[in-house]
Amino acid sequence: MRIMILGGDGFCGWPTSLHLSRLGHDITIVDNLSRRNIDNELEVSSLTPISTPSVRLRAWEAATGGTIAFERVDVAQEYDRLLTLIQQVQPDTIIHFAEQRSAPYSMKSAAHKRYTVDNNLNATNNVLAAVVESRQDIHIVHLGTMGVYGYSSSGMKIPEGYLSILAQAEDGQSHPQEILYPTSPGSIYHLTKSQDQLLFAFYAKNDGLRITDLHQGIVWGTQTLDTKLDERLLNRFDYDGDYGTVLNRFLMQAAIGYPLTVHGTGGQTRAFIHIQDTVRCLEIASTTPPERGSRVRILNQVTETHRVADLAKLVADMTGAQIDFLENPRQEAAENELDVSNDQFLALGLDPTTLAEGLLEEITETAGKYGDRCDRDRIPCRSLWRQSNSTDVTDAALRTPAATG
Ligand code: NAD
Ligand code: USQ
Repeated sequence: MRIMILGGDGFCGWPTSLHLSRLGHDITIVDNLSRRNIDNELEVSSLTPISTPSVRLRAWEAATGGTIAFERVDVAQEYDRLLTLIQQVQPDTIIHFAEQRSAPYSMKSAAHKRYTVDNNLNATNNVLAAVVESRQDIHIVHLGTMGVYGYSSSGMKIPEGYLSILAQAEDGQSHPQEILYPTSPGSIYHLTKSQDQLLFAFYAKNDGLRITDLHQGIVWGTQTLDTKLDERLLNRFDYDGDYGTVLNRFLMQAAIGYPLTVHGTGGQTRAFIHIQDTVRCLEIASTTPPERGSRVRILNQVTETHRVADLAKLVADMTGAQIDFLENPRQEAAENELDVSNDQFLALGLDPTTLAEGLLEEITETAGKYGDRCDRDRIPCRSLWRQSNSTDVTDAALRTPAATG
């Protein structure tokens, strides 16, 4: 297939591009390098030394003979260039990773909130509008997030995108319906992914676009089979207080002897997936497009759920690291349960990498190996969810199952 990978220079997009190239697909990466520029803004670098895009692509060709095209385009701002590229490449599939993906970054200031909304919603709408204008039958695969569901302890397994309900009419009759699972985003970033869902529903209904939306959990790990082939193919590893995600941060902190930074009591339960499974899921999703005219296909891209405090204990037990329970900079319920359905990917052949298999390798081969590149001053999370003059919100309100609930 011809596949355009928007955001193909990023943490998930780069190894996905390599994986699909190795399988013989014709890959064009489209990226504006905004993630590398945000590192400059935050005065931090990936823990792993990542090469420039052209060095990466030359290394891939030298290692495998595969060629990958690269186009520097801002998907949110350069609509005409995006449309022209789609008309030239004529892709079968567009994989859309090209959004600002950090919740803490999206909450840093009014400017960061506005950038995240502007970038993410315009990027998604531009892709959809360009596919319609190109008049090509292109399958769009988007990376969404588990966070659209919220992390309320709803008492039920979170379904894959849609919720079966009985709507009660005035006459007392019950009418079965399937609706999009009500969203309850916990940050401006998660809010943009919730709004993406409405854009997809509209374009699928109005224009018959074929769309798969992957509700992905927190990705951990760094390397895939392909990025290990040559040091110039190394994937990025974010560890700082804005972009570092919880498990990778704990692994890096353990490797350099920094106490593990648990927010609050660590009672938050989240869904996880290893980066090798992410690329496999993208392969599965891309090669099994939904029928034209069908509703948006939503798959939960997760393999395990864990409580943050349990993850800290697991890492501490393996490494002897200390655990620090810090005041939570975020606005989130102190505790939640999370039970998630991931039946569709399992049925399509995903064979999950478990934490037990990969953790030790990650600590020694990546976090430990590059630990001396870490700037300790960049580890604390300094992005606060609330202004000091905000009205207090109760834990009960944060546990409300849905924005409308
Ligand atoms: P990343 O920031 O490493 O990669 C995103 C890439 O998109 C970057 O290379 C960036 O330069 C590019 N980009 C952003 N805006 C763009 C624009 N307007 N035009 C062109 N390129 C643009 O993030 P990631 O961790 O690889 O995440 C990729 C996607 O997966 C995101 O949409 C994210 O929301 C989603 N996701 C990530 C995780 C995770 O744990 N990393 C979990 C769930 C979902
Ligand atoms: N946390 C800690 N200590 C830390 C960092 C985080 O206790 O040092 C806690 C947070 O308070 C939160 C949980 O760990 O309760 C997860 O935080 P995170 O930064 O690992 O993940 P999150 O902000 O949810 O965002 C990440 C990605 C995002 C993706 C999302 C998937 O950055 O792109 O959409 O995971 S999910 O969480 O399933 O919504």
